[in-house]
Amino acid sequence: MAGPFEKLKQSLARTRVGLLGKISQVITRRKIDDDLLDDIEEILIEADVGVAATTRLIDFLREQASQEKLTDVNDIFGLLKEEITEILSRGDAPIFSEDDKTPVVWLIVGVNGVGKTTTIGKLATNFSARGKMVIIAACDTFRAAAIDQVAIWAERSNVEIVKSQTGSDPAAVAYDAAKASLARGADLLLVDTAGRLHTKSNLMEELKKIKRVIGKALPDAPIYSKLIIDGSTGQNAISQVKVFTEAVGCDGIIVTKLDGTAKGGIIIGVAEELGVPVDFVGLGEGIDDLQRFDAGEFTEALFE
Ligand SMILES: Nc1nc2c(ncn2[C@@H]2O[C@H](COP(=O)(O)OP(=O)(O)OP(=O)(O)O)[C@@H](O)[C@H]2O)c(=O)[nH]1
Ligand SMILES: [Mg+2]
Repeated sequence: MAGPFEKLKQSLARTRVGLLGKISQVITRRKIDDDLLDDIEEILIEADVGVAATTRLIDFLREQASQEKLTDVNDIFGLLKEEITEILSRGDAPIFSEDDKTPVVWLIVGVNGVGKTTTIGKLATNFSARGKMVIIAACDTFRAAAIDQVAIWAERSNVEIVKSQTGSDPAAVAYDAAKASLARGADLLLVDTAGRLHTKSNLMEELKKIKRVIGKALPDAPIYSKLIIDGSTGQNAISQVKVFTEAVGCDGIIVTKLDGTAKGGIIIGVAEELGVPVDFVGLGEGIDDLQRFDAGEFTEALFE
C-alpha cells in the first residue's frame, strides 16, 4: 500500500500537470523575459492559484531575475517551490493548543456537499485513534438521511453521537451535545452542520445561533469554526471563506476532494489572500483519506 506521502503525490497528480506540467512546457529553451513571465502568470491563474498569490509569485521571479539570482529557466521551479512553501507556511497552525480547556469544540461548516460529514467521520477516527475522547453532534437536522449518515460514521469510528429527529432545532441538539461532552469529560466535540449556500443569510444566522448556544453550555471551552472547502471549487472558495468568516469566524480550513481535481492550486490562493491556516486535506472517500496539512510536505508532493 502507498505511504501517506505517496498518496498525497498521487492525489495532486492532476493539479501538478495543470501547474508544473504547463510551466515546463513554456520554459523549454526560452530565456527569462517578460513574455515568459506573462505565460507563467497565465498558467498560475488558470490553475486557480488566484490573483494575489500569482502576483506575489511573478513579482518574486521578476525580482530574482533582476538581481541575477535567476538566470537559468530551470531554476524557476526551485524558486516557485520556495515561495509557495512560504505562502502556505504562513497558514500553518497547531491543531490543539496546550492551554485549551476541554472539551474543545469544532464547528464544521461549509456549503452543500463539500464533505463536512465525511470529514467528521475521518476526524473522529483519527483523533480517537490518538486517544482523544470524541463526541459527534448531529446538527444537520435539515436534510433527510443526514442524521443516519453521520450516525454510520460515528459507529465506524466508534465514538458517541448526540442526535435528535430530522426537523428538530439544530441549536437544541448542539446544546445537548455540549452538555454531554462536559459531563463525559470529552476532549473534542465535532459538530456536523447542514450544508448551506453562503448567500442565504437566514441559514448563516442559524449557524451563529448554534455557536452562541454552545458558548452558553460551555462558557470556558474554545469553539473553533472549521470551514470545509471542496478542492475542485475554484475561485468561489475565496468568497465562501469570507462569508463564513463574517458569520462564525474561521479558525482553519480543511480542503477536501484534492484527489482527482486539477484545481488544487486554490490552497495557495486561499492561504495568500485570506491567511487562514489549512489544517487537513481530504484525499478520498475512505476513513483514512485525511492528512494533516504540512506546507513543506505539500509543496514537495506538488513539485515531485
Ligand atoms: N473524492 C473525494 N470525495 C469526498 C471527499 N470528501 C468527501 N467526499 C465525497 O463527497 C460527497 C459529499 O460528502 P458529505 O460528507 O456528505 O458532504 P457534506 O458537506 O456533509 O454534504 P451536505 O451535508 O449535504 O451539505 C460524498 O460522496 C463523499 O464521499 C474527498 O476528500 N475526496
Ligand atoms: Mg453533511
